[in-house]
Parts: sequence; C-alpha cells; structure tokens
Amino acid sequence: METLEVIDPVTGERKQITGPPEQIKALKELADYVERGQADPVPDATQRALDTGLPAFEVMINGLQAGLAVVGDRFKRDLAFIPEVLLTARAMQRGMDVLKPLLAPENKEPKGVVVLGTVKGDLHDIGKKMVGIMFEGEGFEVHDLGVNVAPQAFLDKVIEVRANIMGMSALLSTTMLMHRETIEYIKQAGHRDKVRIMSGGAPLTAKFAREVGADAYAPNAASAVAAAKLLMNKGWNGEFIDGDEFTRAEAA
Ligand code: B1M
Repeated sequence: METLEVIDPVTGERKQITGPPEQIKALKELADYVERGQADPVPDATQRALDTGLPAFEVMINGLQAGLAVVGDRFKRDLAFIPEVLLTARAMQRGMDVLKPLLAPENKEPKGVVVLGTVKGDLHDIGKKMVGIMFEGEGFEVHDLGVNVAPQAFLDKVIEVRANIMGMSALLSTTMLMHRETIEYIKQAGHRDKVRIMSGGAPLTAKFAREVGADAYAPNAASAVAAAKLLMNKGWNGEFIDGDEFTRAEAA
C-alpha cells in the first residue's frame, strides 16, 4: 500500500489516502497535471486512473479535485494568481468530461427535476458543476444555468421545466447574500410554495441558509444529493434539512 496526501478543498484540511501503488501513482499523476494547469494530458490520465479500478467518484475527488485544492490553497495565501487558477479549473473540467458519463446513468426515470445555478455576481462554478454531476448520477434531471444567474432567470427556468428543486451556489462572502434576494424574489412572484430550495457553497452555513429561507443546506456534493432525496420524499414535512448532519453521520 502507498499513501497520498490531499487537501480537502472545502475544509482545507490535509488528509492521507492509502491504496495499491498503481492507483496512488495514477491519482498523483492526474492531480499533478491539474495542479500545473496542463489540460491536454488530463483526459488520458483520467482514463488511466479509471483503468486501475478506481471508481469514477474517487478519481474526481482524489485526483481532479486534489489538484485544484493545491492551487486553491496557494491562491488563498496569495501565492497563485487568477490566470493559474483558471488554467487549473480548465484542466479539471477536461477530466470531468471523461467522468460525467460514468457518474450519470442513462435511461432512468428522473428522481426529480433540479434547476441549478451560481447566484448573480458570482463566477465560481466548479463545485456547483460537481453537485450537478452527482445529482445526475443519482437520476435527477438537471438544468444547470451556469454562473451569474439573476433571480428572474432562476424563476423563469423553474417555471419552464416545472422544477421540484432549485439549487443555488455562491463562493464569495459578498454574493452569498444573493441567496436571500433570490428567495425573496421567488416569494414575491408567488412561486415559493411550488419549489424546494437548496443553498450551498463554501462560505455558507446551515444557519445562514435557514435564516434566508432555504429548505436545505449542503456542505458538499455528496450531502447535496442526500438532502435532495429527502426533499423529494413525499413524507418531507417542510422541516429544514441540514446537510452537515450527513457529513457528521459519515464521520462517526
Ligand atoms: Co475565486 N475566490 N475569486 N476564483 N476561488 C475563492 C472562493 C476564495 C476563497 C480565494 C481566497 O481565499 N482568496 C475567495 C473568496 C473569499 C470570500 O469572499 N470568502 C475568492 C475570490 C476573492 C475571488 C475573486 C474576487 C478574485 C479577484 O478577482 N480578486 C474573483 C471573483 C470573481 C467572481 O465570482 N465575481 C475570483 C475568481 C476566481 C476564478 C475565476 C479565477 C476561479 C473560478 C473558476 C471557476 O469556477 N470556473 C476561482 C477559484 C477556482 C477559486 C478557488 C481557488 C477554488 C474554488 C473551488 O472551485 N473550489 C477558491 C479558493 C479555495 O476554495 N481554495 C476561490 C473547489 C470546489 C469543489 O469547492 O466550490 O466550495 P466548492 O464546492 C463544494 C461545496 O462548497 C459544495 O459542494 C461542492 C463540492 O463538494 N457546494 C454546494 C457548492 N455549491 C453547492 C450548492 C449546493 C450544495 C452544495 O446546493 C445547491
């Protein structure tokens, strides 16, 4: 067995991953390409990691996301700059394109319809895309509006596709306030009782999401799926769903 150290992109904590040498080598190679922003070798390196028997989800988290987290950590400490971060994000996207079909099953009756977007003023979309891929993997029909999504655009899409769930993401402490504004807009339009709303993104907390009037909060893509399934549950009684609880339960 060999060990690889990765940074959790959300908590910033370092953790050790162990596995057979060929898997650790493949993950490290992939993470290094992403970290260096070398997009062209990423699709083949992603496939090589899959060929070692690693599940697609692990390749996404411990290969692609691990490379991004190193640059993210440097960016936070002013040791990396926007062009580098953009190159890394693009390299990561090339790997996500390879993994997406493996994470999203075909010909499944949708579990529910989800409209996703990053709120107005915010251009961060890597985490939100991961949430979308995980939703699709669980059989949800996802309509991803991209970034910088105005309240009206959220509402129009929710009405157009008769969404069950509307998911908002924000990565900036300034734009997280748009969660409140967007929910207020949906309320004013008389549509609040027709759609369930989930909030997420690194600076958000469950307390904040509850206060701004969301129905659920999730700290990461896996807990977002668990929360969405509960929101779709016929027995859901309108009580706020705190996705931190799934993460805590997993850690216990
Ligand atoms: Co920006 N950026 N950025 N950035 N960027 C951060 C977020 C920052 C923390 C870096 C820092 O510390 N300095 C900081 C924000 C500080 C703050 O306000 N708290 C910051 C800043 C300041 C900025 C600019 C203002 C920089 C500038 O211009 N001076 C600028 C803002 C532009 C704008 O949005 N208007 C900016 C720009 C950029 C890039 C364009 C260069 C690039 C984005 C590229 C892209 O997304 N296509 C970028 C990036 C990549 C980052 C970092 C490095 C990485 C973010 C990321 O993708 N994380 C980030 C620093 C860091 O976090 N280390 C940083 C990985 C991703 C998997 O995690 O998005 O948290 P995350 O998603 C998680 C969970 O949060 C959750 O699940 C996901 C998967 O597990 N989740 C949800 C997310 N959405 C969810 C929705 C849900 C449920 C869960 O329900 C619907």
